[in-house]
Amino acid sequence: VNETIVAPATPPGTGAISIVRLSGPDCSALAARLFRSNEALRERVATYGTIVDEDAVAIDRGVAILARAPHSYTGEDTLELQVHGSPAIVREVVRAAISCGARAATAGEFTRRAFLNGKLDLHAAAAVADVIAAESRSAARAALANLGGGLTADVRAQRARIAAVLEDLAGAIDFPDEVAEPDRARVLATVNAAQSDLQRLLRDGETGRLVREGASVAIVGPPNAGKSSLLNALLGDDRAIVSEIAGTTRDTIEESLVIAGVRVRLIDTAGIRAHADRLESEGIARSRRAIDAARIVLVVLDGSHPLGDEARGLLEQTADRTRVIFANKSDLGDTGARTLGADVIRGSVRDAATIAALRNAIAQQGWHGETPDLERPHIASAREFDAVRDALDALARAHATLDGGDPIDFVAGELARAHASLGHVSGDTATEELIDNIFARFCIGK
Ligand SMILES: Nc1nc2c(ncn2[C@@H]2O[C@H](COP(=O)(O)OP(=O)(O)OP(=O)(O)O)[C@@H](O)[C@H]2O)c(=O)[nH]1
Ligand SMILES: [Mg+2]
Repeated sequence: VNETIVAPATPPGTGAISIVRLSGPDCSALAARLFRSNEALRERVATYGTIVDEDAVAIDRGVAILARAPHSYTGEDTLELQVHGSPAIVREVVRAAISCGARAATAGEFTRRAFLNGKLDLHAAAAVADVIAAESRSAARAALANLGGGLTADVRAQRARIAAVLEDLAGAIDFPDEVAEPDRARVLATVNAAQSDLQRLLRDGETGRLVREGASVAIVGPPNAGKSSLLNALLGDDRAIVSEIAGTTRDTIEESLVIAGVRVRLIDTAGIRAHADRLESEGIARSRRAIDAARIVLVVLDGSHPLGDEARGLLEQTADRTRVIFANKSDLGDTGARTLGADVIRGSVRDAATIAALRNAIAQQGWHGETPDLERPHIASAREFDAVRDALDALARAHATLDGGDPIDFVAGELARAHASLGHVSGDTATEELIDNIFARFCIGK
């Protein structure tokens, strides 16, 4: 188990510096073989010298940093070799380390060891991958909030609160003659508090998902309404083909931009109409899928003409969705726009103020306008979302049982389920497979 592992910690390719990292009990011995310097290596102090191979032949000049367990990222002895940023040198250093007895690390193995040595909890370990994958400042901030690991303590506190009630209930169920039934009002208060805490956890998680993954906006409407023109105007670029021929866009086109701090994926779609040829019908099928998958639907209509059946159909079909309705072509008239409600944005894709209003409406509808920011630890993975939803479901049933005046024993089963589900979030009931899945997301050397 306790092999010493080695891997490049920097991406392949040339650069100013590359780092090769080792972790495990043989780091000091390997440092003695692979590094020569006039000065002795001191713990966590950068020392300049020569990196040599297994035959003591120089590979490069660079810096070595030795850290001793448990004061390192992995909690083991680690050795970091900083060399010139050449793929050939990195390859040679890794090869030399392996020939001196180290083993090539698998993806995420350094962080996995950090987790196994108690340096990080499971939630924080997963956040390491999210920090690396962050594509925006706010995504990085959200991931950083999880690195601290406060979530686990928070969830454990909630589990403990539920466990205390379960214990009282168990006593009353097992020894009905000796132990009094716990006060229903007190049990209900605990359930209420847990419900509101978990709902907050879910809301924060949704915000985290938004900053990490961005929001998708499907631009839909009848043919020729100006959907592709709108995509181009929002991007400030002639990305999509625009023409006066209805049915110009046949396939969905995806581009992204940032609106109020959130990465937005704009999806331009084929105009939807009833009588279309085969190719166009396939495009329309894709448009419908895009509508289903998008977070926000942007319905574009030609406001200069009376609304057709397609336009009315789309308005009906998207009525229960998060949407923005845009009546375009105001420079040509308002015959159609006049028949629409007050919440509709009227204007033209050729007018900068209209485009600004549409950007604003997307932010308002999608995330209430403010740049989302998350400084609290929050749930991030699908697994954590599932577990919290399941716990909430169990608590809702417990609540209903208490309200309905049913025997209090029924509550115990639901509370036990909530307790078990939360164990998946705190990592207390983590399985080997789950741990494997989390670390499978990592790159080699992390
Ligand atoms: N006058 C005027 N013309 C516009 C406006 N917006 C778009 N157009 C024109 O309307 C025509 C259709 O625009 P597109 O952007 O191709 O429309 P679309 O909705 O993508 O159409 P399909 O891809 O065929 O479904 C083009 O000739 C545009 O130049 C507008 O605000 N005013
Ligand atoms: Mg188009």
